[in-house]
Amino acid sequence: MYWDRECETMSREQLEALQLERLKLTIERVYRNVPFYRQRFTEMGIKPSSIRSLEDLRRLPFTTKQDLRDNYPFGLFAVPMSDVVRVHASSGTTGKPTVVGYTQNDIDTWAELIARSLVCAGATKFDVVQNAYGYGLFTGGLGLHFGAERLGATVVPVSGGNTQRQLMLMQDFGTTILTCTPSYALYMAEEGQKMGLDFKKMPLKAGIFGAEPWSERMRRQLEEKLDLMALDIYGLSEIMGPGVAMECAEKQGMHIWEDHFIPEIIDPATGEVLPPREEGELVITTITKEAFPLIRYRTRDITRIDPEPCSCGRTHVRIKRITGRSDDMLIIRGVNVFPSQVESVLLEFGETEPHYLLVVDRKANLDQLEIWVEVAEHMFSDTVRKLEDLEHRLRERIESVLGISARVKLVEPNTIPRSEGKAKRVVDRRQI
Ligand code: ADP
Ligand code: K
Ligand code: ZN
Repeated sequence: MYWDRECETMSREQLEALQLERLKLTIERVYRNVPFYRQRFTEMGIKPSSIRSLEDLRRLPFTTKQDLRDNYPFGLFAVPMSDVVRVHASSGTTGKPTVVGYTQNDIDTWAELIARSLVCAGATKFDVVQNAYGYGLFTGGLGLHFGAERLGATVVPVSGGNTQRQLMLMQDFGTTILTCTPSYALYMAEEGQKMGLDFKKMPLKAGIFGAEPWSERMRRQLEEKLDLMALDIYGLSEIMGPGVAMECAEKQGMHIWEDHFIPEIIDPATGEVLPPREEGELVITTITKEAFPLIRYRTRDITRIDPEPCSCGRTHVRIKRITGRSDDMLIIRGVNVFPSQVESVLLEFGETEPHYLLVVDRKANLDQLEIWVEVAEHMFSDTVRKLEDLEHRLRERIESVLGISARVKLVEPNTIPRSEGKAKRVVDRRQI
C-alpha cells in the first residue's frame, strides 16, 4: 500500500523536524557553493544561521525562472560538474531552455519518489508500465522510467507518438499502467475505439497522467473510455520533474512529498504567504537536492494546499489540481510554450508585422496550434509562392524553437484584433 511507509506516514511533528534539519543543510550548501544565493542573502543580511525555524523560510528571497535564465546554463549548480550525472531542460521564454542538473543521489531520490507515486496508483513489480511520456531533454520520460524500474515493474519505454504501435503493444504486452499526458491518453482511447479495441477486456488498471492541466470531467472520460483509475501527477523540471506530488486513490488532490520539498502558497501580486486552503501561486523549496537546489522557487502554477489528513494514511499535505498559471505560459501537448518565443522568431525574420496570435484548439483530443501573423499589404500583391515560402520558413523555425508542430497562417493587416493595454496573444479554445 505504501512504497516507503516510514516516510509517507510520519507524524507532522517528525516531518517538520526533518524539514527544518534539511532546510538548514540546504541553505548552508547554497550559501557556500552558489555565488548567486550568497550574494542575494548577503544583500538581505541573511546568514545560514539566521534560519532557526520553518517560519524563517519566509525571510528568504524568491527564485524565479528569470534567475535561471540569467545563470544559463549551469550557474546555479551547487556541485562541480564532475558530480553532475545528468542534465534535463525545458523550454524557456525565448529560445534558450532552462537547464537543470542531477547528482547520482538526486537521480536516486527521484526514482524513489516516482516509485512512491506509482504505488499510490496501486503499482507493484508485477505491473507492466507503458511509459508514453516523451524521452529526451524533457523530464517526463526518463523520470517515470527510472522510478518504474526502481519499483521493479516491467517498463515499456515507448515514449510519445506512434499511436497505432502504442495500442498494439498495449494489447500484446498486457499493459496494466499507462503513463502519459491526459490529452494523449484520451487520444489513444479514441484511436483504440476506432481500431475496434475493447479496453474493458484489457488488463489496464491505472493511468498516471500529468505534465499539463486537466479536469474532473476529463478524469471521468478517461476512466470510462480506458476502464482504469486515472490519477494526477505533478512536477516541473526546475524542482525535479514529475513526481513532486502525486494523487492517491482517494482522488482528493496530490500529496506533495514534503520530506523533499517545502510548499508555500503566495499571492502572486504581492508575494505575501497565504494561509492554508487559499488559492495562489505555488512556491517550492527543495531540501534534499544536491546539484540544483532551489530556494522558494516561484512555479507560476496556481493551486491551493489542503492540510487535512488523508484517509490513505499519508501525512504529506495535498495540493489541489493546478487551475492556471500566473504567467502567460501555455501547455500544448505537454510542452511548455510561451508567446514570446513566437515573437522572438518573428523579430529574427523581420519580414512580418509585429502582430500575431496563437490559436490553440483541441481536435480529436489532440492539441492544435495555429499561429496567425500579419504581413504588410504589399506582401499580398506578391506571388502566392512567395507567401507560401515565408509561411514554410516561419513554420520550420517556430517548430524548432517551440519543439512542437504548428500551422502558420499569414493574414492581412488589421485582421488580428488590437487591444488597449496588454496585447492579447492567445486564444485558447480547448475545453478540458
Ligand atoms: P514536465 O516535463 O513535467 O512537463 P516541465 O518543467 O516541462 O515539466 O513543465 C512543468 C509545468 O507543467 C508545471 O509548472 C505545470 O505548469 C505543468 N504541469 C505539470 N504537471 C501538471 C499537472 N498534473 N497538472 C497541471 N499542470 C501540470
Ligand atoms: K509541461
Ligand atoms: Zn492520500
